[in-house]
Amino acid sequence: MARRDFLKNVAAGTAIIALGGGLYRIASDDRSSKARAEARPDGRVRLPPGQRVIESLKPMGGSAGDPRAKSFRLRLHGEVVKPQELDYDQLLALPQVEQACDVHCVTGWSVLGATFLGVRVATLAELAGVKDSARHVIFEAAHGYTANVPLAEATAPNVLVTYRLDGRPLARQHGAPVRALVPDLYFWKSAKWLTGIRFSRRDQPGYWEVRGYHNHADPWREERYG
Ligand SMILES: Nc1nc2c(c(=O)[nH]1)N[C@H]1C(S)=C(S)[C@@H](COP(=O)(O)O)O[C@H]1N2
Ligand SMILES: [Mo]
Repeated sequence: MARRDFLKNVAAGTAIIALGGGLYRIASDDRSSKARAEARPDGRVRLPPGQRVIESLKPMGGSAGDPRAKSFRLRLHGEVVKPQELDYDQLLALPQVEQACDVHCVTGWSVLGATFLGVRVATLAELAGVKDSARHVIFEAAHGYTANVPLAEATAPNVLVTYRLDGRPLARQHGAPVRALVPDLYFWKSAKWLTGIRFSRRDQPGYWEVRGYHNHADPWREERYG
């Protein structure tokens, strides 16, 4: 491989391996380059800066909750007129949304066009009768994990409470039975093993936000650390 090609490949994020005195290209990262050249309907570049496309969600760990649908309860509370708790059947009886979207993990991987099925947080906010005083949404999950999102962003049409990914029930490691999905913020905002949504007057930085991660987490602004 010529030095000029080598540098071009390095710039494109291609992995190069030196073997027996020669340089070999092992994987040209076409999907990432393509997504860097693509624009979303909202005008943003498809792949946020510093991200690389991978095939499917990487299990990123966390303290798993009970994965059984029959023990699932979702608490809607805080600044709402009708605080309530939904079981799995009640959640599925609400209007369902299927959407393909991209997700971006702060560790640098992105998955493009994953298909999620679920209920909009906006639908749940309406059901519970969110008061004008509410400004923030706190997603609550098993073992005290929380993630905070401004109400206006949490009620965007692509923000869901989801239980199916690519045509299958969520795997336990990805948050079964139900997780939050906030595609346009780094993936740590998408709380797995979801147990509640609290509508709040005040912001309340969540699990990672109090551990040095950015309070807002916009991937296009690389809001990685606070
Ligand atoms: N309840 C809970 N939700 C969580 C986490 C966690 O530790 N606990 N980790 C977050 C982080 S840091 C990321 S990157 C994503 C990872 O989701 P995945 O394992 O399905 O890829 O889940 C987020 N949701
Ligand atoms: Mo993460």
